[in-house]
Amino acid sequence: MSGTCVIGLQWGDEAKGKIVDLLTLRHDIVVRYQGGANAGHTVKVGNEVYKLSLLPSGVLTPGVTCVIAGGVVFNPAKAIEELDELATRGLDDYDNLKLSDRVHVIFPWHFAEDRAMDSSTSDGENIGTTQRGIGPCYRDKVGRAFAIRLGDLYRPNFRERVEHVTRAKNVALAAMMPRDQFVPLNAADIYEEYKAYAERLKPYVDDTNEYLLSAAEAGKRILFEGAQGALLDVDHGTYPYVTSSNSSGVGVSNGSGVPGKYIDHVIGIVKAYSTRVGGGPFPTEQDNAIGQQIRDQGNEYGTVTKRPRRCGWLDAVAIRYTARLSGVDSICVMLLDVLSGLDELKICTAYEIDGKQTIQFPSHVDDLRNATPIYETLPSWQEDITGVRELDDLPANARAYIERVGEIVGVPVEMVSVGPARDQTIPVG
Ligand code: 2SA
Ligand code: MG
Repeated sequence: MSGTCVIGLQWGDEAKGKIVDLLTLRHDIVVRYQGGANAGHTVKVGNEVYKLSLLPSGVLTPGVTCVIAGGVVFNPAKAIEELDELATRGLDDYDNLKLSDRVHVIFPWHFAEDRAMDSSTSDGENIGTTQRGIGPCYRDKVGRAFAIRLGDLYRPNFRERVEHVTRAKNVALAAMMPRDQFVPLNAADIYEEYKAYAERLKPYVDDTNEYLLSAAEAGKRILFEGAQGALLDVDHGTYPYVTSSNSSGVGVSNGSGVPGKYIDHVIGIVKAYSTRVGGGPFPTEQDNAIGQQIRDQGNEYGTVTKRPRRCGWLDAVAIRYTARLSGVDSICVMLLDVLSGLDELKICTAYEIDGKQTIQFPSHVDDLRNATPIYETLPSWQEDITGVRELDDLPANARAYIERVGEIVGVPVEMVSVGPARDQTIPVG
């Protein structure tokens, strides 16, 4: 038994990629199991910065097997682009990549649908998706009639499947889009394009359920790399302002096909403040000079879309919920250095909703929208802490901040990060 999961406890961008990269050294296999090329995992190795949106962060460590499991929605062009990019930087040892033949493939109609729907919900506000076709592809997966999985690309009827789906999608898109913007999709072109992707990726395609189950049974050390964050979980997050997969800890088994009995450690990743990209309520948002200072100091812009991220104070009500939901054993507090130099720091410890104070995270988005955060104010520190490597060398106020976070969330803090580099990491306890 040695499955470890790395789960973001906020709205994504908690710097999971850095922790996954560090932990990879102690694992045999790294697995991506949900989401797709909407993720943006930034990993710094030496002076090189790698930005991965689809391949597991483990590809940067030689000797580790990387798996894209069946719960992922798979953009083949993006996978090939990332493989090529890594090859130009000397990382082309790819015998160790395995792609599930069960992944659902993202096709051009999914991008068109993501754009055409403009992500407008019945709730009024835009979701603000990454426009990577994620939601439409998951919708087709559940709907079944128009879904195509990676394994289907290698079957004799692949051309007929593409023709069938393209016909149906053209009808649907024509109805969805303004007439002057609608350009019909061409099945023959799509078939040729995807057939070429299929050929290129063929060496990696495998039944990863069988591979992972055998590995788990043999006691191999498996690292599950979550994408996005638990508050974006389609079932348990801030619905409908979520992504279309189970991005909290409860999604690991359904996405990977590995049962919970093989998972023995769940690490929650928490950014020292909050960010959100896209629409939806965000009680501790600071749409003001403080938020701008955090955005500047933390370089808070989307890795995939370059969108400025909304910034605010740490929301311990939300994190306490997602830590419990994800079964977190310990947390890593990331980007602590970004808070240096602020006048004071705040942590939201409760909400007031309709005149009542609560520490329970609301299940309905309207209640979250109406929540007024109740803050605890903590003293800040002015020192640059990016060079600190030991807990005792942190300013006392920074230590107190971390301690308080662990206390409120109710799990021990295992590690603190003070910069993107592998060594800008402080073990705790
Ligand atoms: P989608 O495209 O259907 O998954 O969008 C639905 C919502 O999920 C949010 N989402 C994300 N939030 C934070 N980080 C993500 N990854 C990229 C990054 C995002 C980027 O690392 O910066 O570059 O903009 C990510 N992916 C999806 C999204 O904003 C919607 O609110
Ligand atoms: Mg990201």
